[in-house]
Amino acid sequence: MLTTKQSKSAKVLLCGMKNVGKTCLIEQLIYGNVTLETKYNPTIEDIYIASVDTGKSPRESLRIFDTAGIQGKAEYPKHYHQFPDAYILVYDPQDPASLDMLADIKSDIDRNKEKKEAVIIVLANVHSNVPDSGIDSHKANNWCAREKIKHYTVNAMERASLYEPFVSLTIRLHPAQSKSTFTQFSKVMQKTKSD
Ligand SMILES: Nc1nc2c(ncn2[C@@H]2O[C@H](COP(=O)(O)OP(=O)(O)O)[C@@H](O)[C@H]2O)c(=O)[nH]1
Ligand SMILES: [Mg+2]
Repeated sequence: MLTTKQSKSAKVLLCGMKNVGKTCLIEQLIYGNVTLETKYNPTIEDIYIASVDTGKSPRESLRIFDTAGIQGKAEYPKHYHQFPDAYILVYDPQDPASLDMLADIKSDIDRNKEKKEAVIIVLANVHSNVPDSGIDSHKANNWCAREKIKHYTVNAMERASLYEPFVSLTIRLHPAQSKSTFTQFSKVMQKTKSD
């Protein structure tokens, strides 16, 4: 729920391969009503505003840009790198190609980001109902450690699993803030829907 007083929102770009669950996790974070039956049309571009209760007034807000996602060797258009204060890179631990793609996306970010201090985090979106046969989690953890990126394991079907990365990110982006106690998110705007 949005409160009346908002501080300046930080801009976050949600990146990763198509179908890793980017839209599910952001919709779950904000609405909390995503189930395995929920189907989304492929994203073109959507903008969400998450109002984050960090335990202090006013709330902080994140302006989160959901993207179409990358396929093959494609890259994000250069202008996407002009605005982000943070990048959230999402992969599916059952799909090694989606982790490999993050290395390419990270290089692309390093080459093109306009905000030198932009924060990057990685989310492994665990698809709960598939057998445990995906990526060796050491590979992802080692890569993140080398790149000095914080790695979180989440499940888009479990809203509570999403709070920690988003609250931590909000606090990193608004360093004056101290510890958070509880988080509420609201979607107040969505545009350029694909349907
Ligand atoms: N079982 C399971 N399926 C998921 C999860 N997250 C996403 N999916 C499924 O993966 C598909 C693609 O999700 P979507 O959010 O549209 O991917 P996007 O292209 O990265 O935005 C959908 O059919 C979702 O139902 C998850 O955490 N668990
Ligand atoms: Mg999507």
